[in-house]
Amino acid sequence: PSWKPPVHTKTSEQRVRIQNAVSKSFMFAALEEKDLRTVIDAFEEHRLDAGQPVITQGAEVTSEEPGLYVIEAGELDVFKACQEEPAPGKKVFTYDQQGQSFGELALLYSAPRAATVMAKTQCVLWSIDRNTFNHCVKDAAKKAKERYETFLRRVELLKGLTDLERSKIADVLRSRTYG
Ligand code: 1OR
Repeated sequence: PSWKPPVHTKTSEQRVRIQNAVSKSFMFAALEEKDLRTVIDAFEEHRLDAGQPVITQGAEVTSEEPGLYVIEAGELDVFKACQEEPAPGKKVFTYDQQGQSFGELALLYSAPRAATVMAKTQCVLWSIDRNTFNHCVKDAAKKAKERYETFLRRVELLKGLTDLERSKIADVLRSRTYG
């Protein structure tokens, strides 16, 4: 009740660009009008050069710094460090579509960042903080995860998985659209 959503003043041109980017996002598509307006006010714009880090594996997320990111333009690589390959580690994924989002895992589970995300090209990103995510987006994100789990349950090859294993796969499942 005491939470006041942050407002980052925007030009109408910026609003149009955010609307456009989030309309392509599964996580924001299901938001109610009211929450969507709050979220759009709360978004902050980030412009990055190729090679700049966005998220560092192991970092803790405070409530006010950027928590969840949505891509407006550009490509980003995801790296995961392990024993054999220290930071930033092995490249495990590339984001290359407008409307893709990342950084939700640390927010959903109050955990340190699970991977490092770095700009591969020049990027335009939008971010919201953890509080805004928790108040407005978290439920939609959880529903999206449930849809993924339901889908995974129907995949013949994965029939033998436990619920926990399926949950872990749903967390890192990324959708990709082909022409
Ligand atoms: P986060 O808050 O942990 C890093 O910050 C983000 O990278 C993470 O949320 C996800 O949104 C994103 N494993 C972990 N995180 C990933 C992965 C990933 N891919 C994207 N992120 N993968 C598993 C590697 C063993 C790759 C799955 C395709």
